[in-house]
Amino acid sequence: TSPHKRSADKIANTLQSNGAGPQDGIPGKPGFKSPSVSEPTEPQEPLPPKADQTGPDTVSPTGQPTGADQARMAQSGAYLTTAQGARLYDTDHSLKAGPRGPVLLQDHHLREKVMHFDHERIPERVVHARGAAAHGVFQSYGTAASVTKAAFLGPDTETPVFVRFSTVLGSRGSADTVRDTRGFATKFYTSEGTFDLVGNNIPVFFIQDAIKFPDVIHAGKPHPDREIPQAQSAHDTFWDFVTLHTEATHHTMWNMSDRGIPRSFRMMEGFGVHTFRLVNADGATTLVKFHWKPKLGVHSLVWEEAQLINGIDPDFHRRDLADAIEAGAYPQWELAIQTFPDTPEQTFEGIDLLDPTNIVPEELAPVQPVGLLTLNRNPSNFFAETEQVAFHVGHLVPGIDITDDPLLAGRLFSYLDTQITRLGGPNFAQIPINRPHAPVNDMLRDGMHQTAVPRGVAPYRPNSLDGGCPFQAGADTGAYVEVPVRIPEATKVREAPESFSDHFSQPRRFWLSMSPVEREHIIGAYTFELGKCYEQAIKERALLVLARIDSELCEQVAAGLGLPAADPTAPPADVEPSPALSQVGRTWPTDGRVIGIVTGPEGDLDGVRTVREAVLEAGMVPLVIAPTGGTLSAAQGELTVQRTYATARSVEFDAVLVAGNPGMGSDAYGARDAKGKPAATSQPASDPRVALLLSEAFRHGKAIGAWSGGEGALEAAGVPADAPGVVVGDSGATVLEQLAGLLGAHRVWERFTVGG
Ligand code: HDE
Repeated sequence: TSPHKRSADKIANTLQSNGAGPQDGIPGKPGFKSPSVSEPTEPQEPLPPKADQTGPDTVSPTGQPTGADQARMAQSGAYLTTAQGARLYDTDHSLKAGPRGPVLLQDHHLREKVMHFDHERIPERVVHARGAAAHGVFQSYGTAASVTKAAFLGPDTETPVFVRFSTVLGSRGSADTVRDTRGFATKFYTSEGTFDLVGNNIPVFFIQDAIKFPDVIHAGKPHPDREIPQAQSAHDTFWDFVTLHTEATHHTMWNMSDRGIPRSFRMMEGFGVHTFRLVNADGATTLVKFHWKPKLGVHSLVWEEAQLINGIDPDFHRRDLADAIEAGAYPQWELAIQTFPDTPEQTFEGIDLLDPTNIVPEELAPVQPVGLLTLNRNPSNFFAETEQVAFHVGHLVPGIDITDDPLLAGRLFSYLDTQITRLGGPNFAQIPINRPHAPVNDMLRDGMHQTAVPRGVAPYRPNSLDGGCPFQAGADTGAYVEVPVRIPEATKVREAPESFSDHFSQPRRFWLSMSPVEREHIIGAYTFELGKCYEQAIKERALLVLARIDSELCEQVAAGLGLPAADPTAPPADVEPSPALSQVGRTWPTDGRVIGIVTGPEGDLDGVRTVREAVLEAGMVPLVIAPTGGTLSAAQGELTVQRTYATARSVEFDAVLVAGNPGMGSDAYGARDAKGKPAATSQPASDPRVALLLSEAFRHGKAIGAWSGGEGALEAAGVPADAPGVVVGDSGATVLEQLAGLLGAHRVWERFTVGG
């Protein structure tokens, strides 16, 4: 028996025996009541940590390894103590003058407990407050070694990483599947110091200069008077900003596309956005853009589904990431680079590489894989790790340098500065999740939350009292040396270069690269978001912007808004599409896809069993849905029900199967007679909740299958058996076989009405 099992049994036994445990009183002392249910408190060895509970390997700022043990403290010892280590006999009752008397101020445990609780919250991130994270490893292919001397990109190198995904606009408790950009921030704990790649799932940004960041965020955040809407861009201030600052047009178009509502963090691309400068062992430099390519492909929700999920499971993305890792379906991305010659102009094929509203199409500069990221361990404690992790674009290692992108410059200030408010002082690098794995030997001293105990008396250089230590490294002993880039003679100005003024050709390229169904989604998104604005002037200005991208796009959105289409103020740019931008038309692995199997006591339970096994075999997740919870008896044994008609909703599933006649879940959902009583004689063919499940799955382009009488449920849901992506067969096995092929395409795209 495992220790976990033993402990669970013990709790169950104690609950049954209903007896008093030792914590109910100090033996021999009167006045302590026995609660009716007691916990087991007999001291015992702590349970071994779960596989995912070892903290990060850390090195203290003085270079001493601290290991996970120092970071892990509560829940690991036999006795409950105060923060000072004094053992406690009771943590449920305040110290009182008699059981009905006043609480005494001298209760130091009460005061310590409530004081600590009062300060449990820290300010949430001003942007990217809502996030989820995981530990993992980065395995370098060594293919970048010719362009960078960064050790973690060298051959045969494995580097521990921590990755945090986030939404941008919403507060910490907001929903996951809102239309927004997603953060994709990676901390590489390299042997040469920590490298942070603080990217997004969209390769461009709203603005070209960091000085506008407070403005764009003020515009995107809820309105300051009523503080609504939460985590939405569908409101006046956002659209006011992005239509007045037309450099935002490209990013906004990505947000309005399917990229704004990812299916899963595991199915998003990531981008470093800015152009960085790599330097190799010979000192040669290369300009570079970073990409993360998900092994599972890039997939999205459909808008109605995204909206439903925000109510049904606001933690959808967070849960998906944690579940996949716990199940051993480790998400993977390849890190890849686009490289460009480091010329004085810093342009490539006419594209300004310093303008963060530009991409370089993959067709012009191939995306070359340089390593593999695998996320394989969930954090043990959300606050300690996911909340306290502090990323910074200035956390660089030798071999990776910055460029003069003005957006990047402001970030280099902001990410340090914000931690002082958020993490309470300048020593946040000492928090376990932020500790470098390379030895640290700085001369930074004191400050709030100093947890290191520095030795020596001379934290300055040069010194003679500490033997001259620490010494400075040189380029040949691993020092981070900035590339000595020549700065041309210039006049101080507050201006953007002329090349930053093309705001429309790149969004047009994106639009032209989309498949018809993706364009339809973009039109729908603009129509929805602008339809939520109140100001006519903002809608009209948005139509002017759309007219600069494409007349069809402008006309369709205008029609949806009930406004006349705008005339373009200049002809649309002449650009080639980049097919790599489309998410449709390729086949991807289906690992971790969730298959709902609807059945009931009268269903084909042996068929369900066979299909479950086949689904698991294919690396996907089968979930049996039945009228009520518990188990169903099949000839070959019991079948566990994972979802009931009350808890299942289509959004959780990538495909839905109906195994036989699923039957009714509850009288409450059946037909009623004139007096409102259940009318046993006129039951509908299918439970309305199953009908809803199927009709939603159908509308959202998901694969659907049925056999052994399950067709009746399809009919009751208005799902035509001969529609694309609907498979009706003789047995579960044959239906699943055809369905598996459909899942590789993510959706049954033909089902979306285009141009209708
Ligand atoms: Fe950020 N950004 N940002 N950002 N950003 C923050 O730092 C900022 C930008 C990104 O999971 C903050 O620690 C400025 C681009 C991610 O902890 C803050 C500008 C990109 C995260 C900040 C930008 C990003 C942040 C808030 C304009 C993609 C979450 C909390 C120049 C390349 C990291 C914090 C995490 C977080 C500032 C623009 C990505 C305020 C000034 C472009 C993924 O410092």
